[in-house]
Amino acid sequence: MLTTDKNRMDEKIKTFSKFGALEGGGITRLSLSEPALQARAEFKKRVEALGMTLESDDIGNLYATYPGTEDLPRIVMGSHMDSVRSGGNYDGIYGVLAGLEVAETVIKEDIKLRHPITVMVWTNEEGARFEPAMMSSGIVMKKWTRESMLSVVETGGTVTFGEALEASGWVGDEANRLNDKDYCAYFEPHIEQGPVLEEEKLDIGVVAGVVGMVNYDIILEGVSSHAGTTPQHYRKDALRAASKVILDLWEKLGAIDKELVFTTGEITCKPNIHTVVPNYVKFSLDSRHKDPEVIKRVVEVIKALPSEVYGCKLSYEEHWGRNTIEFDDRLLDYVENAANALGYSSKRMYSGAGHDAQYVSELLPAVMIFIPSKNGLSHTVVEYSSPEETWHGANVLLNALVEADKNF
Ligand code: HGY
Ligand code: MN
Ligand code: MN
Repeated sequence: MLTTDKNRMDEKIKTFSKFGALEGGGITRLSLSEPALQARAEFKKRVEALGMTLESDDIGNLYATYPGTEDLPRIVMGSHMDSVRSGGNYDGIYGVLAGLEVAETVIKEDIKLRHPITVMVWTNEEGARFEPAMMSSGIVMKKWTRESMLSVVETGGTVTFGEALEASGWVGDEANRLNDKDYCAYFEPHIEQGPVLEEEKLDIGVVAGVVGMVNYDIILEGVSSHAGTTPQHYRKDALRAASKVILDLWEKLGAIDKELVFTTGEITCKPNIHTVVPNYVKFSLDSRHKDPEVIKRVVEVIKALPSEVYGCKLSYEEHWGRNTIEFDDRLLDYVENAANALGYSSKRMYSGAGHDAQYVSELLPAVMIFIPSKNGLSHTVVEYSSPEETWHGANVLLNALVEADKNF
């Protein structure tokens, strides 16, 4: 079996960890920030040293390409280089660097591929600086327009996405956007960002798709009154009612399916003053599962909530949702076969997190490869995958790529 170079893979992770490094570990490398531009400059230096041609599109997505032996569309591998605030050294960047390590292996070992190969970097996947997440793949896939995104102002600041993009010097040609004529398959290696592979002592996640989800806001409206003078039995306390609803939802949703996940992660309480009984609480409910029937049952539970709880009026709004995305069967087989042939344990699994690959899958055959995350942690400075694990993922990518090259 072909393999990549373990030390070289690790060196890449360590070098890119410097861009946006925080004291004590981890990084803050927000999209198009100075550290993100340093990472892009390093990427440029490396791909050009390998003899690859670097192009960018009109959203600053990067495409580094090495020719194949035939006139065929390109096979693309990649992910993102931006991070959340106080993020880790693997989310996103791992997929770019695994792609780069595979390209380096192909080029230096003169592995003859029929198709050109491209290592890709998506601009602003996280949405941590400019909302929404997966902004650029969303533009390429026409979920929203480039024009509408240019005016998005950074969270907590004044710079727009358009200004940051222009200042980056990476605005290229719209014709360079990922498309289904110049490209024929997409691989996105990524850290799992959850505990399953580690718990089950598996080397590789063969990612069959991205789970569908719904996101609701649930609102309780009561009466604000004086915290000292209102006897308990007179109160219409929206926070008390919300607490009951949240716990009831845990009971009911928890009984639907053991793979269902649901989260209340955001809450607004008004007036949010310690001397006042709250009259208004709004909380989020995010719920995800691969089976649309299960998601339907979640929605039924929400719709069956009582209209009044402890004297407070209950209402709900659907915020947004998405259907489960299925990745390409052939590419799944190539990834799974590559893992087996390399002697790595693997299982098919769904991603609970969103990724650019989910949009790309509407355009091209796409697949993701997961490697384990230590303690299942991600979006934190302690995010970690070992040099062995990052290397395994790159080896699987290399062999799956070779298989795709033969058959596509
Ligand atoms: O969800 C994630 O963290 C990933 O970057 N899409
Ligand atoms: Mn990511
Ligand atoms: Mn992320």
